[in-house]
Amino acid sequence: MSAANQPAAGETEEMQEFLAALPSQHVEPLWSQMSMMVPPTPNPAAKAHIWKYEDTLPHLESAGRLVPEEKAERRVLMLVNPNLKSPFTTDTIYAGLQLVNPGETAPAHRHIAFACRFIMDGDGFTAVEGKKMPLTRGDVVVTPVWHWHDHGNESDKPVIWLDLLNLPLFTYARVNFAENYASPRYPSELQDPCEWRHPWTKPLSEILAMQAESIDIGHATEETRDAASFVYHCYEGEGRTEIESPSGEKSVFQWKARDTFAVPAWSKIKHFNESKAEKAYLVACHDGPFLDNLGLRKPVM
Ligand code: 1HN
Repeated sequence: MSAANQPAAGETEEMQEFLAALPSQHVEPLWSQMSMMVPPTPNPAAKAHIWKYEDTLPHLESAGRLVPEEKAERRVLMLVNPNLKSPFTTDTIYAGLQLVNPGETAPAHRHIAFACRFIMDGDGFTAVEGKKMPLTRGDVVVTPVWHWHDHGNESDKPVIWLDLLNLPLFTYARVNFAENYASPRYPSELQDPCEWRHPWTKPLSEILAMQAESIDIGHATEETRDAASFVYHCYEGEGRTEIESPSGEKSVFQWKARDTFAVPAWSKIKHFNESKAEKAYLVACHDGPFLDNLGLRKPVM
């Protein structure tokens, strides 16, 4: 088949003239691009990829040493999908590793993007709209759309967490923007429990959902496949995940606590607990609620 509007050999002169006249009018024939527009399976651009914490942590620690508080509104190493550029970790989810040193403040701002965070190490706090939440390993904290939020660390060790935001969506709907608060901290008071903090025992759901799964010793999960894409993070345990993306590319990722991996939409996923001693816990952020809210998921017939 000919490229979009390139006359191809074997076409009549009249057809060639017809095709040649289209570009000047900024119109193109759909029929030569139809199969690309409606492919037989979802067609993510992201590839499966794992970020091993033991490999990324030294770089995050260097950033903690080299990048002062005032130089980085947020001190984050973005997890950039090898097939894409920032802000894509999957086609719809952005993830990054953030480090806040003792005594620092990540200043208050609010934005249209939705964020959730999984606390990986250390003790810190986030204040959302005046409610200050102490955060510890295993907690999920949510900053809903257009809510003031600042972060800090009143302990004597760095606090590190995984940021998860719906930033890739704004490369299509270019409507994200932010406002900085006049002071570094938005006035807040301790709030425990708080509706935006979800301790390890209680996962949540919103534009981006967070889920947690446990896999028993020696067990594997059923193979799944979903239009949602996932950023997985190992909380505890050791194992592997076998992934077959819709393009047919196969990956096997060995993971242990604090490793993070991206799974493109419509990939076949199967997790294995390879430990002889402990259960494996995987948390994941996915865009299922976003797809459902826009009616972009295959209906159950
Ligand atoms: C943001 O607000 C945070 O509040 C982290 O910690 C990462 C990446 C892009 C845009 C906003 C935060 C972000 C971000």
